[in-house]
Amino acid sequence: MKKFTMLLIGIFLMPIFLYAGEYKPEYKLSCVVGGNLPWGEGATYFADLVRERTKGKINIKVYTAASLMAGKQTNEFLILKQGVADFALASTINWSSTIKELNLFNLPFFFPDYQSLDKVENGQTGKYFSSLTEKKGVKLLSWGENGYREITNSKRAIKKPEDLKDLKIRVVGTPIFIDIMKAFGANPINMNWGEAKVAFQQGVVDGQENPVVGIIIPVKVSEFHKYITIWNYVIDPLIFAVNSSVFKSFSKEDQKIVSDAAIEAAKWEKDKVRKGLMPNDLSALDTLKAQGMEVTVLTNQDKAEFKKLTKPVYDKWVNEIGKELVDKAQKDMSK
Ligand code: X2X
Repeated sequence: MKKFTMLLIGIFLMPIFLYAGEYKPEYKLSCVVGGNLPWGEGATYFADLVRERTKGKINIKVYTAASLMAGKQTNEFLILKQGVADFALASTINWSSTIKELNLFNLPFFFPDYQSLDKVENGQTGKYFSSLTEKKGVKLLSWGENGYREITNSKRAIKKPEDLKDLKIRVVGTPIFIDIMKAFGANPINMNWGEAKVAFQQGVVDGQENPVVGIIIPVKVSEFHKYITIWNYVIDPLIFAVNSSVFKSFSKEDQKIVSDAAIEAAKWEKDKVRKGLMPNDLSALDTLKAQGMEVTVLTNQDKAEFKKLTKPVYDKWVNEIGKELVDKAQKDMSK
């Protein structure tokens, strides 16, 4: 009788053992930009580490240019959650239409410097985001970076809010960006990244905002826009993430390999996008000038004028995000 019971339990558990041991021939990693940008290179760096260390068992293929969601970048969290993508190296901006709390990173002039951002990512706020996405079926592995977003345009140097008036600015289709640009008096036009470069080329828009080392230099935005203003108005972290069920299907040993590789790749990628943008090394600005751009760097006093205009947007979005979370982030920053 005992033997019979054991046998029944064995038969019942067998599919679970089999499932845990069975890996897919390929795991898809979603990436919104091209493979030649630091962001795309970070994704490849991660995929290579995992492939090498698992001896090819976990074979991650990087799908660039938002190809897993037909270009619609704001759908990325959903396709990861649903398992269309197994992994992602994703901008918080693209996920923030689905997870409203991630708009924390889109709050205008909220993060004064990189150290504050690191404290938030590594602090209680980072932990909060891990448990939030885990509840939705996505495991957060580490924080990479696209960077502080700066504004470029083809018309004039932007020094004061008036300079932005009526300029057509391409933004991602995430509502807070529309609110911010309207508060500045600009005319925001939402557009997927995949269509943006052609829109710059054809002059469908006058300007756009993106990070310097992460996007503006490698994409050569200088070919279309002569003016750039460094104002650090919004930060854009990247998240290395995996679908939770996919992660659970890996052996404990492989889970550790994946987690460690994501931390290493994030550090590698973050160092890359911050290079030339630190107080002791601003060489990235020289690169912009060498590409033919006129660079305006706003002082804190200049920024205060822009910040003042976004106060109603800030208040509205703190309400959406939840004051508790904003307080948590401020507490992390002050440590
Ligand atoms: O669309 C953008 O501007 C980009 C590439 O920076 C993001 O995906 C947020």
